[in-house]
Order: sequence, then C-alpha cells, then structure tokens
Amino acid sequence: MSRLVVYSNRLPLGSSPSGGLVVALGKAMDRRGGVWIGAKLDEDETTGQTLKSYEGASFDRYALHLPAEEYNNYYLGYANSVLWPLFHGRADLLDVADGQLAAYTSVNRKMAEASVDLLEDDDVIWIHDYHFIPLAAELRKLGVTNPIGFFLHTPFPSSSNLHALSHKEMLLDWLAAYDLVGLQTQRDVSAMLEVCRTIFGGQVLSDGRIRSQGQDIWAASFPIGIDVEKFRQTAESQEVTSPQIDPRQKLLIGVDRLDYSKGLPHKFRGFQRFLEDQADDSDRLTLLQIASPTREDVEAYQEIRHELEQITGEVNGEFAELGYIPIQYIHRAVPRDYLAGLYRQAAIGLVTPLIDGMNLVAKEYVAAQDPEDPGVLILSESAGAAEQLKCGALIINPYDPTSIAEAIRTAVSISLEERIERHQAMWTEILKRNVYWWTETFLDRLNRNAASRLSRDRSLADLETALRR
Ligand code: ADQ
Repeated sequence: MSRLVVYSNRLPLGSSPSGGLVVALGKAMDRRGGVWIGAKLDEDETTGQTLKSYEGASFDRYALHLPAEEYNNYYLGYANSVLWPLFHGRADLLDVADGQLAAYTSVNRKMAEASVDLLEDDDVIWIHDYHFIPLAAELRKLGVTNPIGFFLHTPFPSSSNLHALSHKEMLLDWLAAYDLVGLQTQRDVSAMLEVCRTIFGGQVLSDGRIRSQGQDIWAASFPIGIDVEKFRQTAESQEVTSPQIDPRQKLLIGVDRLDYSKGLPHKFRGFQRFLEDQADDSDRLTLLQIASPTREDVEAYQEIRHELEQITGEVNGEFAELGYIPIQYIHRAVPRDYLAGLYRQAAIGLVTPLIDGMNLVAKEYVAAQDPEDPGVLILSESAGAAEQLKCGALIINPYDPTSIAEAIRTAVSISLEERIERHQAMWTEILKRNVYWWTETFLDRLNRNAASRLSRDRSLADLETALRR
C-alpha cells in the first residue's frame, strides 16, 4: 500500500479536538499511518519558515511555522474572513484587506517548497480544505507527478456567492491541478457544475470530467463519516461516568463550534418559541448547548458570542424557576468521551446549522444512542448530513423558529416504536458509510484517476515522439 501524505491547516496536536476535519482525519490516520503536514503560528518567531517535526503520534507530523503577520493574513484573513464566509453563503461578512490574498498564495507556495523533499515517488497526496486549494498547483510546478486529491469539508459556494470573490478565475487553475476533487454531498457537486458552467464556461464530458477553458476537473461526492462502532462503545461505557442529568428533565443536546454558520441564535430562538407555546410543563425540557470557542480573533465570532450570551440570559430570565434552568450554555471544549455519554442521555439531538458541509455531530448523536430506547434527531435541511439522515431525522428549516419549536413538540411525543424505526434507518446509513469507507473510496477513486491521467500523458508523449520522427 502506498504511503499517505495529508495536508491540512490544523494538525492534531492537542488532546481533545473540537473541529470536524481533525476528528475524522485523525481516525483515518490512526488506522492507516503516513505523514500529516499542517501550518502553525510561529509563536516565538525563532524557527523561520521551516517544517518542524512533532513526535508522539502513530503517524509522522510536521508543521510549517509561519511568522505572525503572514499567518494572520493567510489564516485569519483570506481563509477565515474571505473564503469561509463566502463558502457559507455569507458574502455580507467578507472582510477583505490588502495583503490577504498575497499571504494565502505565498503560504501555499512555501508549504510546497518546504515539504517537497519529504515526498517519495509512490506517495499518495491528499490535501484538505479551503486553506490549501492552490497547493497542488504549487506542487505540480515543482515537478510532483504523484496522485494528488483534494477534499473540501465546507459546502461548495454557489455562483452567486462566488461572484463576490476577486480573482475567482484562479480557482479553476487551482482545482484543475488535482486528480480528484472530493465534495461532501450531491448538492455541492451540483453547485460546482453550476459554477464551472456559468463562471468558467465549462461542460461535463461523457466520463464525468468537467472541462472549462481547456482544463479538466474531476469532482464527486464522498460524504464524510465517523467511527460508528467505536463511538457507540464509548457512549455505552460513559453513560454512567459522564455527568448525570436530572432524570425528571428531558435533555436536548447541541454541540457546535461557536460559528455563525451553525445557527446557534436561531436554535435558541426556536427553543424559546417552544417554551412560550408549551401549554403545560409536564415535560420539563433543558437545552444543554456545548459551544467550543473558535477563531476568536475574527470580529464576526466575537459578535456571535455576545449575541448568544444575551439570548441565553433573556430565555433563562423568563423561564427559569428554582431547580430548573432552561438553557445550560457551556462555552468550552469537552472531552470526547464525556460528549459521547451526554449524547446518549439526551432525548433529543438538536442540530440546526444555517449551512454546513456535513455535520459530524448529527452522526455522533445517532451512533451514541441506545438502539432499544433511542433519542430523536432534529436536523437542519441545510446540513450536508440531511442528504443521508432524512430517512430518520425530523428535518427543519433552521431560519424558522416555529419549524424548530414544532419539531421539538413532535420529538417528545413520538412513540418508542417509531423512535426505534427512525434510529435503525439512520444507524444503517452511517454504519455503511463510516470514516473508513470515506477514506478508502476517496483514495481508490483518486488512484484510478491518477492512473488514467498518467496513461493519457504517456500516450500524448508517444504521439509527439512519433510525429517528430
Ligand atoms: P466543523 O465545522 O468543525 O467541521 P462538525 O462536523 O460538526 O463541524 O464537527 C465538529 C466536531 O468537533 C465533532 O466531532 C464534535 O463532536 C466536536 N466538537 C464540537 N464542539 C465540541 C466541544 N465543545 N467539545 C468537544 N468536541 C466538540 C467541518 C465542516 C463540517 C464537516 C466537518 C468534517 O464545517 O461541515 O462535517 O468539517 O468534514
């Protein structure tokens, strides 16, 4: 088996990851081994732009250390104040400043230059997420002919959003350098086709490639998954050790990074609407929202935090009583074992992003349930996970508090028989497409595409030689 070399901005260096990419890819790398290369702020600015190795994992880890100004322009700037909002349909939150794009492209070039000597001839290279879209093009410039795949963890932007991006034509050159572009859902594949057609004047070839301005992009959907069995086992064993919830109260659980794409204020408003409309309080419901801090140096993230604290105060002020606090809001990361036990105790999983590439929390909630007495998943129609989990989840419109309130009402009244049926349908789906399925199907397709590129290149070279004779 070829060695796998993955690139992503973030590396698994801490003890409890609270980002979907690191959680999922960490599982795949633990099982398969290989090399993982990331980027990092060089806090003491002593190392200079070099790759530093980090021992202590079952795979090799390296980070490109970057000076503060360059890192901030690339990471907080272009990646998280331009690409992230744009890819999540929030062109209104774009915060464009001089130097961001230059830092983004130069960090990608430096990453290629710093890591190229680590690469071996039969390595398979897998680049992750919007921070490193140009990386394959940079590696190709340095003569790398290995299979190179890309996976976008966020949604693919619609053409109307992409219009807000300056220099958007570069995206075509960047994507065309890959042998395979993996997207989360069919929705994203359709968005990419539409962008290629309307912005780049492209068309779909009979073998599925998208040809735009003489360049080809191979794209397909590979819904990311979790280690379902492992998560279920952890949830089972943690049920008694994670903090116990008052059995007289039904628990709704939400677990999200504190990001504006996750729809947290809308979720709280939906719960508030439920409380307002509740005729009697025979069912006492508590919303436990665990929201891990993220990108706190970006202004839009400071605003969402304040908004959430304000709504929590408002709802609790109106509905709290002695011994009953309707919203428990925890602004920190929680160990994953605890999380699994909490999911299992919760009667309802409340997953309501305004838009999300996939959303692993929805799958974790399903995996953690007791199959003989499972909870109900309420899921946003705009989460990528809805394509797979609509078979059993209650699907809501995340912008509409009434839709969320009605789903909570329905969820508390569903019979045990129906809960089991819904859970079974979702369980079968997430088990079939777990995180290992995701890795293997992507890499298999990547290797096939690369083989066909190499054979096309060889035929072309043979033809040129024959013509020259
Ligand atoms: P994220 O936006 O980070 O991921 P998500 O898929 O929900 O979103 O993954 C979050 C992960 O972090 C989950 O495993 C969750 O358990 C964990 N987590 C969240 N809050 C936590 C907390 N407070 N404490 C501990 N753990 C916490 C991006 C995309 C998603 C896509 C993933 C994977 O935005 O759409 O599903 O990548 O591709």
